[in-house]
Amino acid sequence: MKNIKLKVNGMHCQSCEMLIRDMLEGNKAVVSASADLKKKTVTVLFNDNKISTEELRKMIEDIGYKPE
Ligand SMILES: [Cu+2]
Repeated sequence: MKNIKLKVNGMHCQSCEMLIRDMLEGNKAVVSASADLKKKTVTVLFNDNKISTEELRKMIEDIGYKPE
């Protein structure tokens, strides 16, 4: 299990937070996810045997946000 906090640019409102959270939590390797618009962070607890940090970043990018 691994817990990461990514800096993510491009979130504008609460829907953005929910979109990112729901998208990540829709992946079976993700235990929990949360996004914070004000801090520009996305926190993810995930099974690192099944998915990598790089893949998570890519998933966030694929829906239009910009992980640093
Ligand atoms: Cu938004």
